[in-house]
Amino acid sequence: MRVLVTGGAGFIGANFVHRTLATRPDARITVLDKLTYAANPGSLATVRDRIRLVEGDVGDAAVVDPLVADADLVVHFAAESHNDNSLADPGIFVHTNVVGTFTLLEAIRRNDVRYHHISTDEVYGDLKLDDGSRFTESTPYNPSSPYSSTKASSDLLVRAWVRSFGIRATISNCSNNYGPYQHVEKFIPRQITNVLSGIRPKLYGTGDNVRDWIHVDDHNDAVWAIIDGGTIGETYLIGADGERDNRTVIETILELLGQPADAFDFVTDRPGHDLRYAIDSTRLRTELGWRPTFTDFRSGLAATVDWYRDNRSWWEPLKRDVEARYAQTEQVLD
Ligand code: NAD
Ligand code: TDX
Repeated sequence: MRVLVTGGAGFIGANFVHRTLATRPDARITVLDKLTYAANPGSLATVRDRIRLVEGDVGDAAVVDPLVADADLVVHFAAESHNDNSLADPGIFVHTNVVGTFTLLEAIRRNDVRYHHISTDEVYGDLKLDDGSRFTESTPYNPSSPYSSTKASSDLLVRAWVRSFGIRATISNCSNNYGPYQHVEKFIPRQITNVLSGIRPKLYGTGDNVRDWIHVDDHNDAVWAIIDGGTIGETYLIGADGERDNRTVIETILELLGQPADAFDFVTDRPGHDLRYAIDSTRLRTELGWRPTFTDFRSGLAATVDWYRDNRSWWEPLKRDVEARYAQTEQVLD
């Protein structure tokens, strides 16, 4: 099977490439990636001779069309993915997430190729902190940030291309991922690498905000379950019952790294900060039989801490610039 993976040099896409090569001996993988600041070709170094890597923009039809024509399956991870960046500079999010997906969909339509669209639970907006409700496939779209609104837009394009043009597509909306190869701008790797660099972790606002954590391998296994057994035109929510508030996550990281539980700073809150995300993945579990493997968040987090401790050369060159960027807007609160 010829698989085109967009965004395969980013966090989840690179893990998808590794997982696919390990579990699907018949897969021939081409990665299309613009190699933005978020990509790290080092994430693919160990499999570089087993894949084709094309540097290009998913919004460039001249690049996209021949690659799609040469594929049996397209899995679309490429995106601008960081909420904080989308508040500072939304334009590139519209280009990559909306125009990029449109460009890909047109190539899918012309070439009649199976398509799987990777999206996020953030399209549903946020939930109250303490009412126990969770997102399902029928929750109305209500995105909060430029990032999540461009992801919601891309999902709606896919639904319209299924209905109007009959493309063979499925969509998944997943909760917050953690694991190896995640950029140090994101919450968990930022705090781990802060501690490893002698910097105090930084908690936005009160730290009460809740995210529903899933290990990236569980996400990617669910993606394959949907590609193999999902119904064309349908959406599946992916989540592993991993709700934790941000403060608890930071305290666990500090404990795993042998630091006092209060060795972190409260900093300025993110504007429009979503309170809580939580996924009801009943459909995926009952219809497709998927189950998460990483059911103990603490041990998954411990393995992730070990990965960052053992792979300093992967993240150290990025760290200074990321922290300098955060320092421009972030203030430590008393
Ligand atoms: P990432 O930022 O780590 O990687 C994104 C990749 O896309 C990078 O390699 C980048 O170079 C590439 N890219 C960016 N613009 C491009 C363009 N115009 N053309 C081609 N390539 C381009 O992101 P991630 O965390 O791996 O997220 C991957 C996908 O999963 C995204 O669609 C994101 O919305 C979705 N998602 C992420 C999470 C999460 O917790 N990280 C959760 C749910 C869904
Ligand atoms: O330094 C920090 N301190 C902090 O308290 C950072 C970077 C984040 N936070 C908070 C904000 C969020 O409540 O931690 C939580 C997680 O933040 P991010 O890692 O930026 O993730 P989030 O905004 O929840 O979005 C992520 O999950 C859904 C991904 O970045 C998206 O791509 C995905 O769609």
